Amino acid sequence: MGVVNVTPDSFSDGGRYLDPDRALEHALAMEAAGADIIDVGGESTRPVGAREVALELELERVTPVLARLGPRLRVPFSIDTRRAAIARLALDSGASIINDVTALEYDPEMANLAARAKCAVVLMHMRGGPADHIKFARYRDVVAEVSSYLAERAQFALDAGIARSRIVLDPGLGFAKNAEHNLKLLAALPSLCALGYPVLVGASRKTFVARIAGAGEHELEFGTAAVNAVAIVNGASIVRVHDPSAAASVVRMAAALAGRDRRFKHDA
Ligand code: PMM
Repeated sequence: MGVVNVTPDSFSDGGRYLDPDRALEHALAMEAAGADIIDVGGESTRPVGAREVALELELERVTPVLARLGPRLRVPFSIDTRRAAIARLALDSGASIINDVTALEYDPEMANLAARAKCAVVLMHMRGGPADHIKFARYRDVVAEVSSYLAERAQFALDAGIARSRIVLDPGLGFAKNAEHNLKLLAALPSLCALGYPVLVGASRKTFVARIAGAGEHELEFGTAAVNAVAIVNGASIVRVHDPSAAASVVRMAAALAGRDRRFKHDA
């Protein structure tokens, strides 16, 4: 999944794709580089200092980008939003996935919208809001708490009429989680996958990668690649990244190492 943040302040690509033509160009380049999904977002959720964005501003940012992507992209695209009004606009423009960092909790209309539209949903774990989640990075057992939250939210989605096959779970790396929490969740991905839904992992260029691998451009890229490889080997189906050309080869290699490339069967 390649990311286009149409925001001035996102963690890694803030300010670069506010111009809708540049956003389109970037999305097409990510598709050509091997992205299977493009994720568009108009509200920054970076860990420190993300500000709540008014609905009108989020609409203003994403509307021209969505209008351009619909007719041009061949791969599916998702909308990264908590708001049903934004998701509705995206679905009308051809999006087929709602990526909701609040796991359908923020907007009471979201679950019904997804059920009626028969689109896929990404349900992510977070505590607090995008602006203050870092305050909530306290757990007795992060793996158990994140797993049971995601299982509950998946049940909520099922009860709202969203098909089981359209639900994706995401541990929400960096959202109310410190480096240790993120590492524990990555190690425990097999148990999260055992809930029976595809799992998405978003580690790309996040603070814990910078802290561990280093914050320089290459260090961040290789650090991200290492996390993506482990995520795939541990069962993740989707990795959310800023550089799909690097990620595509990492994913291919990691999937083969894990015995998930039919051409190269082995008994790992
Ligand atoms: N991370 C960010 C934004 N949206 N959505 C999902 N499902 N998972 C994530 O990990 C995630 C997300 C923040 O990263 P960015 O500011 O670099 O886009």
